[in-house]
Amino acid sequence: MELIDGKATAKTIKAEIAAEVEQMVKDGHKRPHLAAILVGHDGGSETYVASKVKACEECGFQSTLIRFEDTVTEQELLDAVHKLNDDTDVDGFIVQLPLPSHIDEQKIIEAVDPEKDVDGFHPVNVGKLSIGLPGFVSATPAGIVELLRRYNIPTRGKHCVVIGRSNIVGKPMAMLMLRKGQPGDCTVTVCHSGTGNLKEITRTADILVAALGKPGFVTADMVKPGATVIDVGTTRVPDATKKSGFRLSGDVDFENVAPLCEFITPVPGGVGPMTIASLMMNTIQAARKRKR
Ligand code: L34
Repeated sequence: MELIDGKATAKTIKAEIAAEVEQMVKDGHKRPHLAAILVGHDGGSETYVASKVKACEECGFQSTLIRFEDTVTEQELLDAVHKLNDDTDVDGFIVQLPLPSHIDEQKIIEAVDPEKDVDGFHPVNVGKLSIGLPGFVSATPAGIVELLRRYNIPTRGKHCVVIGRSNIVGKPMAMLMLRKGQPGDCTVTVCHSGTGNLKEITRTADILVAALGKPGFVTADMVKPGATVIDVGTTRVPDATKKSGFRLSGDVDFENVAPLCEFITPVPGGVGPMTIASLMMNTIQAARKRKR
C-alpha cells in the first residue's frame, strides 16, 4: 500500500507556480490576481477560503477576499459578481459554496464570466469539458487527476467507479476519466443513491473515487484488493478529544480499506490540499491569457 501524499504534491505544485509567476513578472507581466467571495461564517468555508488566500501568497498571486454576511441578498451578490467580471485587474474569481438557502446558487454560478470562472462551474466550462475543449475544470476532480498523473497510476482500460454525482466533483470526475489520454481512457461508472447493487459495482473498480460526503461509507468489503482509492470526503465529525471539537472524516473506512489498496489518499492531507493547488493552476492559466 502506498499513501498518496496530496499535501506534499500540492506544495510542489505551488512552488512550480511561484517560479513561473516570478518569471512572468520579470518579463513585465502583471501578477496573477484571484478574488474570492465568502458569504457567512460556515466553519469549513472559512477554513478553505483562508487556505486559498494563503496559497495565493505562496504562489506570488495577488488575492482579494470579499465577505458578506449570510443576510446578503441575491441582488447584492450578483452585483459583486458583475463588478469582478468587469474588473480588468482580476484574472479569476470564485464564489465559495454553499450559499445560504435564500440565494439561487445556479443563478450566481451563471453570472460569472466563463473566462474568469476558475472554479469551472459555469455551464460553458462544464460543456467544454464534456466535449473535450480547453476550459476551466472543477478544482477537486482536476486535483485528483493531477495526483494520478504524478503518481504514474495507470488508467487506460481500467474501470473507474465514482460514488456521487455532484456537479462539482462526481460528474466532472467521470468526464475527466473518460477523456482520451493518460490519465483517462477509463471505463467509467457513476454510482449514486439510486444505485441498487453498489457493492457489486465498487468491487470491480480499479480506481474508486468516493465523493458522497458520508463518513466511513466505503468499507473493506466494497473494495477490490489492489485498487486505487481516492477519498474526497471531508466531513466534520464532533470529537471531544480534539481542541477544535471535531475531526475530519473521509468517505472511506481508511483503517480497514488501506491495507487492501495499491494506492490510497488520506483525509486530511489527500484531495483537499490538491483542490487548492488546482485552483492556483486554473488562476495562472487565466492570467497567462492576458497580454501583459
Ligand atoms: N466555489 N466552493 C467553491 N469552490 C470550491 O473548490 C469549493 N470546495 C468545496 C466546498 N465549496 C467550494 C473547496 O474548496 C470543498 N473544498 C475544499 C477545499 C480545501 C479542503 C477541503 C475542501 C482542504 O484543504 N482540506 C484539508 C483540511 C482542511 C481542514 O483542516 O478542514 C485536507 O487536508 O483535506
